[in-house]
Amino acid sequence: HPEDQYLDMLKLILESGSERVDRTGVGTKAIFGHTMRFDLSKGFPVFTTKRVYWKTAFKEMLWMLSGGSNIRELVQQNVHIWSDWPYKKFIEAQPGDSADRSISMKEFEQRVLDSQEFADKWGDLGPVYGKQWRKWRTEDGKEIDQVSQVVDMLRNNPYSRRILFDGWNVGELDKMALPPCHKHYQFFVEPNTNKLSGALVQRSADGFLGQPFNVANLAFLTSLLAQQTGYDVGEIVWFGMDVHIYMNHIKQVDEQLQRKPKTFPTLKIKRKPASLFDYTIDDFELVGYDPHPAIAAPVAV
Ligand code: DHF
Ligand code: TMP
Repeated sequence: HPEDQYLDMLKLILESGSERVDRTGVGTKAIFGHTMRFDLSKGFPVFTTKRVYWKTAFKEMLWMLSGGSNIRELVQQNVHIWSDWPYKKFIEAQPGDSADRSISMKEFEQRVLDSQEFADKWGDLGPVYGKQWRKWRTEDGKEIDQVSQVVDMLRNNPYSRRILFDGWNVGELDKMALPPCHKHYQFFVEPNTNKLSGALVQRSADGFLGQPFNVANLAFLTSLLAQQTGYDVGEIVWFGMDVHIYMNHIKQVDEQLQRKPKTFPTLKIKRKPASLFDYTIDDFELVGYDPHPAIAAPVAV
């Protein structure tokens, strides 16, 4: 089963990963340099050995494609996976004697929803993915839409070796809540089969929480681009650099490794919108997704 690639990676990290201290203080076991590939014509690679919240992942990808960098648009759609970082920043900025220093993340999110002004000030993650993908700022003040350039190249110059976009804007890293983890996306058209493949280089991968989202979203983005530009779906290739398991996820990983993968679902796209930027979450269905139960785990902030 293609999902064995994922289970084997988790096993490899547990068995041979070296334990190290990381930025968050939680600690990880990590390996360096790992790859997996999935043939999208044989099913959509959303892992089945735990429930992966694919709608949450897709909403995140559509948000990035829209150029978004504020958690407000995510929280409005009931997506909470990015709230920890602005919340932490807000709490740390409050004076020690302020009552705001002890508000909960729920309350913080509510303020982001209630007030555009509060959201502008505290809900923004800085110039992260969406900003760099759609509005990379050049020295002379122009903005480059890397994603639209990729669409253009797929239509007009499909054998180019430059069909890629990157979030790693070196000059702006210090303004980002987190520097991009999934940083380089590249695409490839195979002329005989007319198939589009997509690759992702991920500098840092949380093997239990983030990585399943990243693989699903790579497959999702490749499928959207294929539909928009008239190709069939080929493969996705995932490259992880520092691939790790947090020490407080080990029990969860052990549990997941007891399980047998089930058949991958298929992605159904119900319509073809006018552009890559006109999809909404209701356009998608994963037909036949019948995963094992979810396994909860704390995210390292
Ligand atoms: N930091 C860390 N330490 N790991 C990450 O994976 C990570 N991912 C980020 C931002 N910072 C990160 C963005 N992506 C979850 C999944 C993806 C994600 C962030 C968080 C997550 O917590 N998933 C849970 C719950 C999902 C939900 O509540 O909808 C899961 O069980 O998949
Ligand atoms: P880092 O910036 O110190 O590498 O921490 C980022 C953490 O978030 C790291 O554990 C990787 C993880 N991560 C993912 O795995 N996927 C993602 O999409 C994001 C945003 C983060």
